[in-house]
Amino acid sequence: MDNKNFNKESLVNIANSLMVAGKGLIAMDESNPTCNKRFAQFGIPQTAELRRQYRDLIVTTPDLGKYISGAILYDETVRQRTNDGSSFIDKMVNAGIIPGIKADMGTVDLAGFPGEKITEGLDGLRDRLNEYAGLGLRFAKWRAVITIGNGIPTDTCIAANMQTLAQYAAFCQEAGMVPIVEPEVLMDGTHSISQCFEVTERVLTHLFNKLYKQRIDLEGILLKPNMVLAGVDSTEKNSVMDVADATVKCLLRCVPAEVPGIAFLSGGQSTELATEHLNAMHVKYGQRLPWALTFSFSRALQLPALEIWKGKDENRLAAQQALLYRAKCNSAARMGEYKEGLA
Ligand code: 5MM
Repeated sequence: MDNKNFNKESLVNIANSLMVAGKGLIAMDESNPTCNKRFAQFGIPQTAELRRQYRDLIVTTPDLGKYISGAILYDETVRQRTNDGSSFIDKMVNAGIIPGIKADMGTVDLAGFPGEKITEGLDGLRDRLNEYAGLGLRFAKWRAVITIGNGIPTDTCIAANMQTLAQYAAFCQEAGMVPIVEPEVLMDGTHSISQCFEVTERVLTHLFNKLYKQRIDLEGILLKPNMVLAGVDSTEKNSVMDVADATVKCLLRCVPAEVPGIAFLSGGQSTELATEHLNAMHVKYGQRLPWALTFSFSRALQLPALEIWKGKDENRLAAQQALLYRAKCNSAARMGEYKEGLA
């Protein structure tokens, strides 16, 4: 059904440019509490200035645009300037990286449902998106969090979060921005890979039903899901190919071919495993996937660089090299060409 008061062609172009062959996205949209938590891990002072310097380090990494099509920013960064006084948005556009923004306002406890979360941020979203679009941001991202545990996720939690994602997506398309829709089934817990499969399938089925009812144009969205994995505290051992098989099977069941692309979150996997899993999906299924399949990692791209940087200027170049290397590895994986120790 056509309800369109937006420029569909422009949305499709943005989505396809983000999913261009050989590239993926970098999520650098950690909210202040999350960014501070990552800084604390490496003894980096948790200030707005250090967060600015770190984001400057990322977007000025030479050649990053060879492997990265788009970057998801946090509101604080959009209002800061790079070391040379440019806006972050201009800097990225000049580097060939499409700028986007985290549009949600984080999660809170879902009232009446212990252990479950709901994402906030719909109030005032239309105005915020219009402002972001005016600043030159071309896409937005909203993360819903689903936890696997004793008796959870409940249908109520899934329904509430998927409804919210659909409403967010409608506001984005209205503002001319591509919605990246991120329903994250967390890795936390002792669950098996088959439990993760079952929950991810439930979540994605629900999501696409809500997107349909909300009249979202699926050609103008991107999906950012978790890979299908056993919980971090599970005793189960799965091979890289087990994860690739389960993830692709789940996505083929649930994600309409009309969706132009899927860009995974890394979810706390090691940098190496996240890359190997993406690579295996392309090696085994590359020819039969109906959508482009790439990465939209935060931790699996950034952590080695952050560990080297430690908030010190003298480590900046080495940190940029580490970031570029992970971007290059994931770019290779996105084409099924990754090998450990890639030069
Ligand atoms: C799941 O988090 C997203 C992907 O990151 P990973 O690859 O590290 O799993 C990420 O875009 C996330 O949404 C942002 O880091 C913002 O998170 P917070 O917790 O700050 O809202």
